[in-house]
Amino acid sequence: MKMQAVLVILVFSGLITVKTTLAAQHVIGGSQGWEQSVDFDSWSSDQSFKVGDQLVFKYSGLHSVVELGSETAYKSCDLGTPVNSLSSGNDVVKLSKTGTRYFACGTPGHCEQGMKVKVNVVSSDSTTGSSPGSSSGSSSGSRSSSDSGSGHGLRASIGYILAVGSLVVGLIWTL
Ligand SMILES: [Cu+2]
Repeated sequence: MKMQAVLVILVFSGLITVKTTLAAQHVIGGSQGWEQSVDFDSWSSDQSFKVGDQLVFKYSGLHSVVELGSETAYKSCDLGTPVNSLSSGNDVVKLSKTGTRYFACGTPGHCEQGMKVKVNVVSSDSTTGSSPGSSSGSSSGSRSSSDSGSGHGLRASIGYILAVGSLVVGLIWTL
């Protein structure tokens, strides 16, 4: 009886690990990164951005990242009053609250050529997300072809291994 209690605790601690590590890293533009050739509207429509997630901008020295404060500035590529500017080439942006965030390239002309992305951050409790419809077949296909979200998958599987490991240890003890 005592061992079964231990087993239950171990399994639950494994499950809690899975639950608390669901934050994902979104590599902007997927494997191509932050480059002019990417269609960022279609890239972002496949993503679900939640509070606690991170954006990663990967790019060469030709580009930079400017965060814009409004939809108006985003639409008109007005880079005059940026909220934030980044230029390391491997920039991580944490999505700490809900709302829409706007990013553009700071290199003259690039934003006008479409090098900008809008991110709609929803509550991490939300299970519905922002994607309309439920074409699970096609969305799972595009998900596996991009390498975004692989960090989430890895961390989730570590949690899974912990849960299964706890189960195995518990079973051995009860034998
Ligand atoms: Cu650029």
